[in-house]
Amino acid sequence: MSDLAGRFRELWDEIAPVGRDAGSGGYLRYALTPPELRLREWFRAQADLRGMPVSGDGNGNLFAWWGEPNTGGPNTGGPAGTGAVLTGSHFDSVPHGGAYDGPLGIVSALLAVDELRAAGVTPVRPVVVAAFVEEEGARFGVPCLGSRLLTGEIDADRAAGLRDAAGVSFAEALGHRPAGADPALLGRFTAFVELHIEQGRALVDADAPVAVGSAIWPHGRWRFELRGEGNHAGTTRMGDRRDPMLTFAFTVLAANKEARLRYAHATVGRVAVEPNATNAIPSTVTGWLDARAAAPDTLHDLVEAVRAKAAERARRDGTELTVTRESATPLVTFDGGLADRLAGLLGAPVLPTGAGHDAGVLAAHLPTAMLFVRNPTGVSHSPAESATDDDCAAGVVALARVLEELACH
Ligand code: HGY
Ligand code: MN
Ligand code: MN
Repeated sequence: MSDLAGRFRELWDEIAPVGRDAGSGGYLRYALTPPELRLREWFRAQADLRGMPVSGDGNGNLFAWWGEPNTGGPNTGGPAGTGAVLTGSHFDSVPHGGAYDGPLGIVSALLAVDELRAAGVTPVRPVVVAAFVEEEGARFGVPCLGSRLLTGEIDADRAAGLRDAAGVSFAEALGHRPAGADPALLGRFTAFVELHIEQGRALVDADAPVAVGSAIWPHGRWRFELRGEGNHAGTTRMGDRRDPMLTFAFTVLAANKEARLRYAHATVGRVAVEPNATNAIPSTVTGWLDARAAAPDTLHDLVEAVRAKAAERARRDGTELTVTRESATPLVTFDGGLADRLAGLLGAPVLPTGAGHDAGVLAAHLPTAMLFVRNPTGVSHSPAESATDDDCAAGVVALARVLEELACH
């Protein structure tokens, strides 16, 4: 194992136990809960070790600065650290998620700073490592909540009122109303580069450790609420039922079929049933559709087809359907010039992804790129997500070269 792979493992092992579920081996690192708060404190300590002051944006996002972020001196590329190069990712996970989705981008960024310093490189513009809050939306339901707040893509009052399963609002978890858009801070960044574990097997097939991102599929989340008539499982004749579970089951199968017909992706991985009793016909069933497609009109057609099939079945079952879009991310095409420049610099393949990222939000506001690190299983949002230390070290080297290219000349 290379020296860098060893240093990666050493740093990685400091956070690996934080929030890991003993039963599944997956991670329960929901935004602003004790495990994620511990990772934030670890981040601050690592930044302190590197002499990198940490600032916040009032939305729960953290920024560790290498260079002189606040002096506006000659080597910061303008007033108050303008022209800074942003990197980093997120700490939060989906329920029982993998170790690498998110944290890999933050740990790799810290090690990339170490690599540049060890090589005697000094940035002419600040390099900033970010830890964005609630990227997965696993606690408050809206993905990329932190980057959407920073960019003004979600209203601060709407974000403040989002509640978790226990009814705790985002503002309560944050300790205050989120500050919302910060154009002054955003304006200090000249580019954002997010390193992330690949959530697929394209790099395995390409036999390469690192790739550059080209695009993110348009995708979104739709809440399907089905209301019927709760009743006794044993005494209610089948013909007298208005069972929302029946409509829901049909909707899940329809989503699967309509996605396959369009070479798109549709998932229903989350459902809530009331009263959720073995011997009671449900009164309501709520399911969340995660839909994604390579093109916006394909995504729209997919969701409309599922909505129509669900409504048709609801009429047959005597149930009532309400469909609400909870979040949507348009097609993201990363800055082509930047992607080509980085692919040339690294000699790496260029890949699209179906996974959402904070980079997908920031791409509409500043030149943005992604680097993907090989995942031998290709599996993600699962404890089976993996990466080798050598590939992670290759990711650090690639990120260091990119940061040197963007911030040190
Ligand atoms: O859902 C996604 O694509 C991302 O992992 N938040
Ligand atoms: Mn994820
Ligand atoms: Mn992620």
